[in-house]
Amino acid sequence: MGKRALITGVDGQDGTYLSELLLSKGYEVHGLIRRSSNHKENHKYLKDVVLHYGDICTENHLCYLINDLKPDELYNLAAQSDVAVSFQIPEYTGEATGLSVTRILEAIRYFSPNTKFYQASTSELFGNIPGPQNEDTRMIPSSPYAAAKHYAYEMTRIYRWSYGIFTCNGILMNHESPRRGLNFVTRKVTHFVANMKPMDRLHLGSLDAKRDWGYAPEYCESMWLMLQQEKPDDYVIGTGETHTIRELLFEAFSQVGLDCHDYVEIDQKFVRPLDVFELRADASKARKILNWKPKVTFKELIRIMVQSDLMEAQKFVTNK
Ligand code: G4F
Repeated sequence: MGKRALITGVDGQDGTYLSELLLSKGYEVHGLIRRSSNHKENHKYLKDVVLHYGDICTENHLCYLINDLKPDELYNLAAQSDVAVSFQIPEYTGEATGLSVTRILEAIRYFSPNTKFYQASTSELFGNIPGPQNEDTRMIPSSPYAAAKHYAYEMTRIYRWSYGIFTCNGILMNHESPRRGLNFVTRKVTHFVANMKPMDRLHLGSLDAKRDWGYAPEYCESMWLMLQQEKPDDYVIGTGETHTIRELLFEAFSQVGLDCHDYVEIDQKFVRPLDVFELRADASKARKILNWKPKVTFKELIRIMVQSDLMEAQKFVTNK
């Protein structure tokens, strides 16, 4: 019989790619989604997933579900994952991104202690500690989001050490795709490029921040690999290359033969109270132990995203 997996936040970018990967490997895939999910456009990718309505902020429901399913693997991808928004709703972020992880870990401990647990940790944990960042780099979270993720990261390790539960933190750098939400800078840019009219302007915050951007499906494979190891551990995942928002703009606008300087305006609304200036992975541990390495380059990633947004825009015009 195939393995059974439960994915929280299954209708986010990563949830859809991870469920496709697990289904292709013969897993029975269950997914938790919120009734009020704002990722409805991704539901078309989840036809073969058994969906359960629920919320990681509700304890009883999680306990019942984990007790009923006793999944072999649980991937916790659900969170309030928008860093900028976390400054506006810090308490809710603490609840959904931090405390909810303890709820899941407790449910595993009581009802399904053999479940292997993957926690979607993040490179935001490093804050402004200079890169390249690896598993031994100091963590100084710089947003309510990162603070909540830091708590979740530590709890994930504590349940491994205290109770012997198989728990892993995937400390992933930014990873993008055509399924990325429009609230993140890559997709905001590629969607704009594909849909703009001559007088439109793209409003952005800091253009100097640097990110290590990779291709999301490859990063989802690393999640699965972590849970297939003999011993649970934490891994940094990223390309090791970093680019500014300016470089992202240049690449995206070049795809349609335009100069980004003519279309971009700085808007203080998108400047964060505190930002992380440079993320760059040292993913040598993942390379050595998981045999994981990224293939899609930054240029290819932006090309894939612009081309996909152009195709969507074309479909929209044709269907009108
Ligand atoms: O695309 P972003 O919003 O991603 P951010 O904040 O790095 O977080 C993403 O990656 C993390 C992993 O490192 C995840 F944990 C997290 O959940 C999320 O997936 O912003 C990237 C950079 C920032 O420096 C931001 O200030 O782009 C800058 N930026 C400039 N203008 C903007 C904008 N970001 C957004 N979202 N919108 C803008 O208009």
